[in-house]
Amino acid sequence: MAFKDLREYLTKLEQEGELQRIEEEVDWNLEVGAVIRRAYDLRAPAPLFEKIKGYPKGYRILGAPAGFSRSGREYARIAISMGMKPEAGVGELIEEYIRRKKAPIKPMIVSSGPCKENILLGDKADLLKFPVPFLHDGDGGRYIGTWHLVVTRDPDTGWTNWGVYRLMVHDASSMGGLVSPTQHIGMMYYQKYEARNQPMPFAVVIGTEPVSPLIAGSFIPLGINEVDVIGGLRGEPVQLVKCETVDLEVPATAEIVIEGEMMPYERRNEGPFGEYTGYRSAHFGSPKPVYRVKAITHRNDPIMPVSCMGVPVDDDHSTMSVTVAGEVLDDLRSKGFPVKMVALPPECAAHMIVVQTATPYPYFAKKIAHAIWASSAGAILYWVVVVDEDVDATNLNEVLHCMFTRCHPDRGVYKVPNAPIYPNISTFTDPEDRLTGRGAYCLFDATWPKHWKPEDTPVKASFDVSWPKEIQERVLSKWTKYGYKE
Ligand SMILES: Cc1cc2nc3c(=O)[nH]c(=O)nc-3n(C[C@H](O)[C@H](O)[C@H](O)COP(=O)(O)O)c2cc1C
Ligand SMILES: [Mn+2]
Repeated sequence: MAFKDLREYLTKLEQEGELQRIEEEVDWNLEVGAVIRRAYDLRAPAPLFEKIKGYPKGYRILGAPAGFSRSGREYARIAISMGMKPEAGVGELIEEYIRRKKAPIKPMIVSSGPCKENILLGDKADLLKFPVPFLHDGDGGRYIGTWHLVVTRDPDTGWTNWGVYRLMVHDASSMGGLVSPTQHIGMMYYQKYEARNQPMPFAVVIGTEPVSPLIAGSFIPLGINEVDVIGGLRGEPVQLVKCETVDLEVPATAEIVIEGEMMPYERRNEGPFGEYTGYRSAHFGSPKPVYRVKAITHRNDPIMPVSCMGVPVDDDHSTMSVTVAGEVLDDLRSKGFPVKMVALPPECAAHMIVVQTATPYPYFAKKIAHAIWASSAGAILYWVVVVDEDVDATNLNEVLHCMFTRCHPDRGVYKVPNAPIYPNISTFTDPEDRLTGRGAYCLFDATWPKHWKPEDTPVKASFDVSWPKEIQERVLSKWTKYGYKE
């Protein structure tokens, strides 16, 4: 049974030891952010802040909604979100993600729901009615959207996009955030609405059942309604209700819904912000489109999920290690490539992807790399590492060993200059290139060259390769006899 709302998810997190209730009063100004950050660092349970300074009792914040958990169950919060066992490994989650997304389920429109318990129109629609946190020292403002989703509709085709795009509060009735032209929201805004000098209606949804932000934050291909994929992952349709002031639908059980319009050509400074790269990439904000608020609807005693992004591992890295890996693996397999597994080691802040594959012919790794860079997720996967089939892509130690022993420092490294990368927030580019998104890609081909003779290819010296099976079994069965505890 899928979770019907955020609250059912919280109940399950608590049962699984994944939730820390915090009754002590906390300040939305920096303290909440620091607690969430330390919870990531310690891989501690997700904090639920129950008393926030200056806000009524009942107005709560959930931190680290998909953060990493303790060793052996790192992906517990994502696994629980998908109704799987908390110990599920990343490979298992990726395969399940691919399996379920192939069977999308359309949403169901219902007449009302808890998100309509309070309807605030006009001046009453005040963003600062909610305990919006100021997360990191140096941020450009208070961020209301860090684990939410933005609903917009293509004016020509009716395709409805759900994406996670950060949102800073400018004032009681306006917000701003990255609207990248490479993202679906940017394509709709710049190429359609703004080009026709029309306002773009939006709905921002904060606090949903747990699968929605995972999929809205993934790279679902152009033209696909994320809500159908979410239905597939849940195994149940998402229930939607109509908005009050815009022609869009939102999840009926959402905690908070903000409705409004983005005017064409309006810009206001947004940022800087502590980002998923692990840095605040700018010292000042920059002009971005403005979300003008027309209405807010919310549940009684609303709960706001918050991700406090920064150095790995935060919610963004854990999520992308499953969803982006799933998208790429599915895409590569659909091209007929004999790929066994892919991994985005969370330590690399979703900048690097490892592909574990058979190599049917020489120089095959280049085909893989180009296919990845050509896919929509390729927009952030600047580093591609291709390893042989015998290397577990999800085991970073094995990957590093392979990379630095099989990849030739000259012919194994292949660079693509002047390639498009995520603008504004990339950290390794020259400042002027950051504005235009001019970057580069790099492939590390860490596979044994296919044209080498078998006798020229080194043989791994490891427990599972260097001893006959019967010796391995004898040693394993006698292990405690030797005096070892385990
Ligand atoms: C917590 C979180 C925050 C994100 N913030 C942004 C952001 O501010 N801007 C952005 O373009 N993408 C952001 N992303 C990544 C997008 O959500 C992701 O690229 C997704 O594919 C966008 O949806 P789309 O493919 O429908 O455009 C964020 C993802 C997550 C999980
Ligand atoms: Mn999309």
